[in-house]
Amino acid sequence: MSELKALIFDVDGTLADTEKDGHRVAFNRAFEKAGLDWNWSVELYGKLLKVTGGKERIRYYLDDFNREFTRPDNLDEFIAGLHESKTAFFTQMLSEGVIPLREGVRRLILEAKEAGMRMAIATTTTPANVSALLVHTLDSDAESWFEVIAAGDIVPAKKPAADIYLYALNEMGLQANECLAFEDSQNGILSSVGADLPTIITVNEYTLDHDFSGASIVLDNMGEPEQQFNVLSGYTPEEKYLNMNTLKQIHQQAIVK
Ligand code: XBP
Ligand code: MG
Repeated sequence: MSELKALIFDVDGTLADTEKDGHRVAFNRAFEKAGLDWNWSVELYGKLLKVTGGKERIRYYLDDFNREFTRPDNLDEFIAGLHESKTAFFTQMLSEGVIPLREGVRRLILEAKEAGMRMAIATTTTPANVSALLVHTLDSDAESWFEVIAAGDIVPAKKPAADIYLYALNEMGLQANECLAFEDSQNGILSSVGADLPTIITVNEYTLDHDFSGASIVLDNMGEPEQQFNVLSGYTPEEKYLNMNTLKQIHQQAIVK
């Protein structure tokens, strides 16, 4: 039977609740700076999350929610410029410590590191955002804790395509059944399960109602010894917080299925 060798983490929504109070706010600041009257409300942003990737999300907004906008001739460049400005606002927010890690994330990552568990990141977000989050929430050295940081445009087809996870697996030279993926959304699990990875879901405000078919376990958060998680569906381990033991149990349970 395959042993658990690596953990592959999504970033947005999984490591930190970045969308509502982070990315969304940064997009709005970039729009304002560019003199646009666009404003993405919490509700609208929930709809826009259907499409992953910030540049792709701006295009989706123009296609489906703001057809009246007169597009410049160089739309690709225009979107890329807005997105660059948004990334600057977002990384600034991270450096100010506006967005903390979710419950249990720091403890779990430190425990995994201590145990010599291999770790990687697989996300659609821009690499600069991943660096800023890791450095400002974990440690100035935290990027080096992850063997592979697969992020942003590194693969052309973003989640829900499986490509980003397949890229990470290939870089690490591992089989899917030797790993666990951590996700928070339907696009995320379509991507991880598309790469055959057993997947642990921690839901958030935007993803509570998503379809998590194929998940090994669905939790409200990763939990802490003194603040246990609730299992929303799937295998229920004895201890109610994610640690190396519970991860191994969840993994074994997932791969015998
Ligand atoms: C994350 C995303 C990203 C971020 C914005 O999805 O969809 O687009 O919202 O990042 P996932 P950028 O958690 O499934 O990887 O603006 O840097 O693209
Ligand atoms: Mg996510």
